[in-house]
Amino acid sequence: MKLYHSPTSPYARKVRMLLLETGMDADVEKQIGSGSPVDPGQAPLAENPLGKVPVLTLTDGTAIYDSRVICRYLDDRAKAGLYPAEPKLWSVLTLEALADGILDAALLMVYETRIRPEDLRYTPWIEGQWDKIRRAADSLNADWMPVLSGPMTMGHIATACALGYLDFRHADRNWRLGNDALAKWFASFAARSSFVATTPPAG
Ligand SMILES: N[C@@H](CCC(=O)N[C@@H](CS)C(=O)NCC(=O)O)C(=O)O
Repeated sequence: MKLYHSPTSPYARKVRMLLLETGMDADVEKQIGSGSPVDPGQAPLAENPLGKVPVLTLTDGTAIYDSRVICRYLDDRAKAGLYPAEPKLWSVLTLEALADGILDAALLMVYETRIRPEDLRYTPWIEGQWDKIRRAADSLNADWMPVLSGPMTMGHIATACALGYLDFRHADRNWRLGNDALAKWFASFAARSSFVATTPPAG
């Protein structure tokens, strides 16, 4: 199997953490495949017409994307139980969707400032993305600690990748403010070797 990824992609980080946590890392070749909406660059367009990473290709050439589908596939293959059976499954999938939603908004903010020319930027739109992140972080802190305090699931990994990405790209916004329980949980989870080993390079 081959994983197209970018070392800074938080979506790819979910997959890379899962591979390390399940002992499958050596089974998957890693290939850089990053691009952007205005320049596909090395994006694996033949494998994913959306031009996004991560993409996992199987030995028969089948391509699987996006990160949620890849993680579900690999968890099933490893029989790791990171997606538990129903009815717990629904809260895990919802937590993963919440974490991925943080990433979607955070990445749009990065693209807005890195890619869009300055005179075309619209500050209320950027702040609207941050409002989504702020509300999501507040909800993680207020509503999700009972789940996050329980056995590790893909929801935990996705949440850690989302908070790690906020620290990486939006540290100045301080998601920790007013979210003490979440900050404490993250400090402990971030010590996992799978999280440390997938730290994005600066830049
Ligand atoms: N929903 C997708 C999002 C993937 C995504 O947006 N990846 C970014 C890198 S962090 C990307 O490839 N962007 C290139 C583009 O949008 O053209 C997933 O979970 O895999």
